[in-house]
Amino acid sequence: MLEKINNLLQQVEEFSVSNKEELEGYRIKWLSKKGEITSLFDDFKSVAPDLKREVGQRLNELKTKAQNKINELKEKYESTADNANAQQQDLTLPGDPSIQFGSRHPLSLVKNQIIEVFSRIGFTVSEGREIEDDWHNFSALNTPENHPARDMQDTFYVETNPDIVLRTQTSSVQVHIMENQKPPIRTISPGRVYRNEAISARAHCQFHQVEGLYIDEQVSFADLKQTLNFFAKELFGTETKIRMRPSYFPFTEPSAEVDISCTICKGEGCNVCKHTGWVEILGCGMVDPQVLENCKIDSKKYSGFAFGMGIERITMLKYRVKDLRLFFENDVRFLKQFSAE
Ligand code: 2NL
Repeated sequence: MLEKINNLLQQVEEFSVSNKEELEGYRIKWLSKKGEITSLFDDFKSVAPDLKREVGQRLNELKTKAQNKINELKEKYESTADNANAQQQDLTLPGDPSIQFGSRHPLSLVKNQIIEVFSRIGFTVSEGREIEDDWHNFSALNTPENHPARDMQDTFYVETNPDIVLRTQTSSVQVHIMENQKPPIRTISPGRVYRNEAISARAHCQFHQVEGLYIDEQVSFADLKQTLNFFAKELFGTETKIRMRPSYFPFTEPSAEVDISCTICKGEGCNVCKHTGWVEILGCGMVDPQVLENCKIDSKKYSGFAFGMGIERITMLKYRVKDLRLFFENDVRFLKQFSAE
């Protein structure tokens, strides 16, 4: 057996090949399942005990040497083949016109525009889970036990566990942030949310939101108003005006809804603004001190504002899309209209 091993060792040391195929032949001959070196390992079982040590060492040496040499040669032939291929390609040829470019989904386009505007004034982006517990989706946000939003009719519960929901708003992400980070906090949370609603041109059981949160010492309603004023002008054009109407949300006090001057008729009155000259784009308010306390933030030292908007709604306004269902059907005739954006 030792003689066989020595013989093979010599062959391994001396062999040379001129192409990849030849090399593969040697690999099969020696190292495949039925290869010569592999079968020596089977024979090793019957070697006399006093010879096992020496034979074993030589056999391992043979296998390592064969593997190393084959790998080395393989690398050499692969890289020269790649080089040869690369040199044959004419990089000045025009592209293949039958390959069509894809386009970004309009909701992604608008989401990215919104992120871009807020990142310019220091907001970070935070994302989180779509399956939430009751605390982060409702309780921490002051939504009481008997609130209609918690109804099975409005919210998707996961299986029959009354504690686990598909998030109905991305402020749940911000509850995690408030629990885990110290103010100042300045972040927006884009993402998909779910509500148990009948599907129509204006409503869907899944949609997308961007919610924003700013907490620091002495944050005021004036900061909120200026932030949203900046946002509206950046996204819809510098001519755009905003107005605020008092409203109610469980997690903010005071709360407001924000309208922008109708971008379509410039305030003259049209179908989109229902002849009022204004269209609603988001809800907002000063974070209720109880919400801060729920997240272990000292409400005597800190205050904050928050806002939330539907990405579908903003996209419909910006691109005059009349039916919300188009966003979820992925009809290429609709999607490819956004390829230039
Ligand atoms: C709406 C209402 C709003 C928020 C969302 C928020 C609240 C807290 C923390 C983090 Cl306490 N985010 N979001 C605040 C006010 C209103 O949205 O109807 N949006 C379309």
